[in-house]
Formats: sequence, C-alpha cells, structure tokens
Amino acid sequence: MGLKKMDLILWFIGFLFLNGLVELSTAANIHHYSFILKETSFTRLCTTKNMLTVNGMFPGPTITVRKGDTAFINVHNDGKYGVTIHWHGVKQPRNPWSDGPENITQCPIQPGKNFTYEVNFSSEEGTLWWHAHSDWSRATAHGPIVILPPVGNSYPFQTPYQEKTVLLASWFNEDLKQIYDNSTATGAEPDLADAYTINGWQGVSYSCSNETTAYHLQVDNGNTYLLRVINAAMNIEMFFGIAQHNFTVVAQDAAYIKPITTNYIMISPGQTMDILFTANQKPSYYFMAARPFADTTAPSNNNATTAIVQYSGSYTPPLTPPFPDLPGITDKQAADNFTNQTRSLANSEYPVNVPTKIDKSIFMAIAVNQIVCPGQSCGGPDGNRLAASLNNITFSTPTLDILTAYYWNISNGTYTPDFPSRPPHIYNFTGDVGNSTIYNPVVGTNVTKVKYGDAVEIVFQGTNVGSAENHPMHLHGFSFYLVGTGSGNFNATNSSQSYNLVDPPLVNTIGVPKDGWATIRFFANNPGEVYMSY
Ligand SMILES: [Cu+2]
Repeated sequence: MGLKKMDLILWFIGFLFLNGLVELSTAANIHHYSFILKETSFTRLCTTKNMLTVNGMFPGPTITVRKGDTAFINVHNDGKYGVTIHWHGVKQPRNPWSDGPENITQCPIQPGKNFTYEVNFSSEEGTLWWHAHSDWSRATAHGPIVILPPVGNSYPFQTPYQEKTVLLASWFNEDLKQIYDNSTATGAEPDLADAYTINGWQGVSYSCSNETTAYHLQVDNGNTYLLRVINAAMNIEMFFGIAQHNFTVVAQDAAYIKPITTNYIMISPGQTMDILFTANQKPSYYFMAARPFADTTAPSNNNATTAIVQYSGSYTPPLTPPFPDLPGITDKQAADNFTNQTRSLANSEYPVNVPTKIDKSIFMAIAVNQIVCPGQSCGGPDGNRLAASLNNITFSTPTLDILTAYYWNISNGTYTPDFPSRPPHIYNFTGDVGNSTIYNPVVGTNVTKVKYGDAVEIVFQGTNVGSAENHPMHLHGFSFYLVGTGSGNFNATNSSQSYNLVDPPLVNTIGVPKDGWATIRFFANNPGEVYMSY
C-alpha cells in the first residue's frame, strides 16, 4: 500500500424524500467538545518537529458517547492551513453537512476560524475514530471515538474489567505537508513512514528507542480487558498480536461480530476492532506489536512497532520480552484466513438487514494508473505521474464543495452525474494487463445518483494495473455488508454463489484482496452525499 492514493471518489446523491422520513426519538444525551487545531512540537526517533495536533495531543482526545447520543464539537483552527475533521464510520443520517471531507461536504476551516460539527450517532456501537480530512493532516490529527451501549444495555459479551484504546499510527520525521506537496508536485510515491506507533509511541525497535519510548499497558493478572484497536496508519494494513496471549475479537467498525478467538488480527487502514484480552499468563512483560501486511512490490517500511503489556506484581522483567508470533509481511493466506472468519452477530437483538433483491448494481475496477507528463519528467514510474482510478476515472477535487453545489443545484463546473456503472474497458483485470498499465485515466469529478431506499450492490474488482495490491475501500455515511470476496476476476454467474447473505459483517472499510474482488451491499437510506475513497 505504498503507492500514492490520489483520492478517488464515488458519490451517491440520494434523492431527498424528507416527507417520508421519521425522526428517531431517543433518550439521547448531548455532549460538547472543544478541539483546538494547532502546531505542536513532538520528538520521536531523535527528531523534533512541529506537527498539526488537536489540543496538543498525539493521538488526539477521545470522544466518548452512548449509542444514539449527539456530540457538538467546536473545532477552532489555530494552525497554518485550512483543515476539516471527519467522523470516520459515523453514519450521520440526514446530516451530511457535518461529515467533514474537505471540498466534498464543506470548505476547509481557515486559520483563525472555527466550525461546530453536530455529530449524530445512530446505530453505531463500539469503536470508531475521527481524523483531519485535508491532505495528509490525518497522520497526526486523529483520535478514538468510543460508543458505549445505551443506558440500561450491556455488551453482548462479558463485561470487561477495564477498557483501553490501542491506536496504531505512522510517524514521519519529515514535515507531512512537505511530503504531500512534493508527491503531488512530482507524481511520485510519497516518502515512507519512519516508524509506526502505538498510542503515539514507537516502541523499542527503532533508532533512538527503548522502553521509555513504548506505550505500557498495565494489567492485573486474571482480569479481562477490552482493547479498542484502531488502524490510523497512513495506508498500511497491519498484523497485530500480543505475545503468548490469545484474544477474542468481538466487534469491527462499531458493529458486533460473532467472537473470533485468535492470536493475531489483520486490520486495514481506517478499520477498528474491539478485542477481549485476558491477562492469564505468568506476570511479566510481553510485547504487543503491529507490523505491515504488505503483499505487494510497492515499497513500505516493514519494521514493527511495539508496546509493553506489563503485569502488576513484583518480578524481574525479562531483558527482552517475548514478541508475538505475527504472520510474515507478505502472508496473504494469513490475512485472508482472519478476514474470512468475520460474521455479523446476527441475533434477535442485533439483527442484520442484507439486501437480497438489488436495484442498482455497480462494477468498479480499481487501478493505479499513470498519466504521461508531456514535455516534462514526473517522479512516478517511467517519468509518468501516478494516478489511482475507479472505472478509469481519477478524482479531481473541486473548488466548490460538492454538497453545496448539489444543494443549490449548481453542479455545472463542479461535478458531472455520470460515474459509469461499468469500467470503460474490459480486460483481464488480474492477468497480464498489457498496455493498460499506462492507460491514461480520465480526470474528473463524477457522481453516481442512487434513489433513496434502493438496494445497492458494488463489486470492487482489483487489477494488476500498476502494482497488484490489497486496496482498502471506505464509504462515508454508511456501513455496508461485505457479502463476498474472491480471487481473480469476478464472474457474474459463479462468484455470487459464494455470497454470505445470512450473517455477513457490517463494516465501513474493507480491503479488496490483491488480485481479487469484493462485493458489498447496502440500502441507500442516507440522503445527501456519500464519499467513497481509497
Ligand atoms: Cu470515513
């Protein structure tokens, strides 16, 4: 996942049927938060730099609510650039104005200005996260969102003794704006992360690192902890584990799943997983670690980040704590084995609603194309510019935000409502793609419209254009059912036979397998706009 992902977009603009909507009545609570965006000095790997933070923290503050609550978050920008904040995985029914992506649902909050988001929690329960949504600002300006069950309800699993967030992120010694601007200017891949972090700390294995640069998770022998794991790393899928401890995954993307007992997870960028972990080993130090799953020729930093699980009590800690038995960096089988186990809880209390009759179906080829740079040499392969595309369209960010353009019916010059439901060229997507590797994508801002209430199916087809790799896809405003994945080219007659329409996982982010496909389904029940990106 090292390749540059120019943001890509697919829009769903639902027709607004406001009369038909019923307001939910809930005994919801209101919360107020103040976020101050500002440059803050941090030192990691013996490098000191100023970086954009919220309230001076890395990771930023946690938002804690109960299901159905509303949070008002006043964001004041004391930084140097315009920034927005996105509430990743919060569906915000009928409230797209507070979703956050820059130039999609709002203009950036300029330095010296502020904006209050009204974040409406509805069906989500578990863990999500928030992040800045302008250029690469999300690398440092991000934090957890914890959504507890409503008052009077409990978890559909044993009540944990304590809850902790475990946020995985990337550390860059360089200035992030500089990295982003260089990459955008030259069309080359952005520089790689210098380290990964757990709760802001890189652990013990990098340069200038030791026990004091590692996050310590204090545990008492015999107790069970709920760890809310968030992958906020920049475009890197991660294997994660705890040495000599199994754990049980109970939720993903703020929806409960059938418990999976395992000694590792594979978590895609943007995903969250809640795991129950019991401190049931000899009191000592144990490493918790995360390192990339990178089954690709694209470069990445593959070093592990570590934290220390530290039992209470008196004992002599080992000189080198045991390290978890994580799958190899390129172990696609291990990644698939974990991901394929995920099932929705799907019981009477947490039912599923999987569309079975499809109204709108979209087949979407994902490629990392190249744009030729006439008369000049760009920094990508063969002097070209890298440009990711969906159905051969590379997204171009409009100057007016799309939601405003739609609302005022002034789409001209902002977007065109013609995102194709099929790729323009059918080729052997996962085979020898021949000339397609340099096929110039069309640059545009294209929207697809979906009727309110329609059952939508999207088949994502990975391609070998550029480097074949696993592509994380994320949809704003919805969780969707991941009904199937497979390898090779999607086959309309055979592939759908393997669909799980009984208890597929309900998620907001998936990894489309390398050399493979993934199918999602959802009801278009959130009028406004939805942004899809990878
Ligand atoms: Cu999101």
